[in-house]
Amino acid sequence: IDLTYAPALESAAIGAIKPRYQMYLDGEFVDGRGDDIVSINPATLEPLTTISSASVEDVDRAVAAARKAFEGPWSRMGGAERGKYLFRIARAIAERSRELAVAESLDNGKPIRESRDFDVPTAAQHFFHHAGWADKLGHLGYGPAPRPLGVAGQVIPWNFPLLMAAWKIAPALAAGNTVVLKPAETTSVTALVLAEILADAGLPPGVVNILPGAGDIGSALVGHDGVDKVAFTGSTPVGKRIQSELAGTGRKLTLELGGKGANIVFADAAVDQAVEGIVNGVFFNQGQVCCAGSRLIVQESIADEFVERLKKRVETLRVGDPLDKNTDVGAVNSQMQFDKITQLSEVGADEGATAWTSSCPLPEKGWFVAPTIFTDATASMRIAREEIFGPVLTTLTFRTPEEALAKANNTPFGLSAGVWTEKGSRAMGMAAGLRAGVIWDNTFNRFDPTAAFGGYGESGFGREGGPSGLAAYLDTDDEGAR
Ligand code: TXE
Repeated sequence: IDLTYAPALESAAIGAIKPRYQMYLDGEFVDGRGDDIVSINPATLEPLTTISSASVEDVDRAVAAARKAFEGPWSRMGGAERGKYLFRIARAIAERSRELAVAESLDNGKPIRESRDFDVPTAAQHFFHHAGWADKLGHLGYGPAPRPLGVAGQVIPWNFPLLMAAWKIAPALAAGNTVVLKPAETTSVTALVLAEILADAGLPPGVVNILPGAGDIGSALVGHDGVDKVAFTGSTPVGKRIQSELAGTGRKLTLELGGKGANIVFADAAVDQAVEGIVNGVFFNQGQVCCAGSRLIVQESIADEFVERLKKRVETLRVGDPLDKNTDVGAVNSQMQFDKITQLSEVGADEGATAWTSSCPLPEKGWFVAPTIFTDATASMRIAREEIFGPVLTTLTFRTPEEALAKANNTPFGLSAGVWTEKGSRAMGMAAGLRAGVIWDNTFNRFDPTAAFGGYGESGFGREGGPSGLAAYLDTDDEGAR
């Protein structure tokens, strides 16, 4: 495999990234008063672009602009009218999909196949889906005309930069709220391309404001008195902090935090399908997925053979240039993430688990991590308990369904799980006992805007997608009052 950065792909990237991006505040692209951020291409470690970053005063200005837009045109506009904007945005995302996909892969490090076939179309789908809801909120069961909450302060992570922006913005707007959104400091590009799309769609100034910045700006936003609703996706420690800071303020909060998803494979599972599902579950997006199936819990009678087949399949994964259409596993997003993954993997080996890594050569430069599978692991090891957020699978075994359930639920997280069996009653029985917000049966990492996504325990609370995702942006306490 040629692992050098192909010139043809470099030229495909020209035009997808501008040398500098400004923040989007009150309908204008302006420089923020914070220090510029230099975004690094995780696959080359070269600077990719410069992002103008917000200051705390910019957060005040953005919240004021969002308030003015809320009290002005936006909340008084009919739902059908709001829906038209959302349809327009959805279509524009689809029209600019190639540019968005290339930008996402360059900024985040994910394979172009994923950004092209998953991130960008799913982002468009979220706008299409919520566009259809905008004039049907009366059917949600909260009275004929449920009220929006006001200004939503939204903070998103770097693993699905465009898609997370769509997950947050689309339901907020459909429900009649206005938005101030802060993208993650390492991946602001596609959120700011989305800002161009919003401006081109004619969205009234202030309805959505996009303010790049680091955690201090996120903190200023979620703690701002002028914000009525906070939606955060990120790490569990930051989520906990936000929850305690917001305690007693009466502001509505949804938290989508970490996970340690279990993929449970029974001896009767369709093996080829299960192998594909496990691979997709933990190597999709280099494993940087909150609902990743990072624990394989496989029935003891087939464990050795199953893991052998899994390794064979993982050997065929190509790790390398995110812009190469043949790449399966790209670069992880940052030095911080690279260090965390490699350190936790070393801890796994120190604690006595057996590490196996794919022999696929890694590019010399860039934050690339070889797909890794741990066997001989025990439930008490850190690799079985902590979120690694990388292409690292920890394997445990079980004998009985009860043991599988106990192992799967043996985590403070509760976001996702998968069950692989040909027996429907067994799948249903496991689903009833699994403490996870999302459970897949004979598949994994399937997303649909109609389905509610969210977790239990330290994975957070509140749902995104589906009717409950809209409810998170509506005043549901005054049911039918007006
Ligand atoms: O998260 P942070 P990090 C997990 C994953 C990863 C770890 C650390 O295990 O390895 O968290 O990632 C903003 N108030 N997940 O350090 O810091 C920050 O600027 C308000 C799982 O990147 O939580 C960014 O926009 N906002 C997760 C966003 O929070 C603050 C996705 C996420 O960054 C803030 C990401 C503060 N005090 C990481 N501090 C998932 N659920 O998918 C930071 N931010």
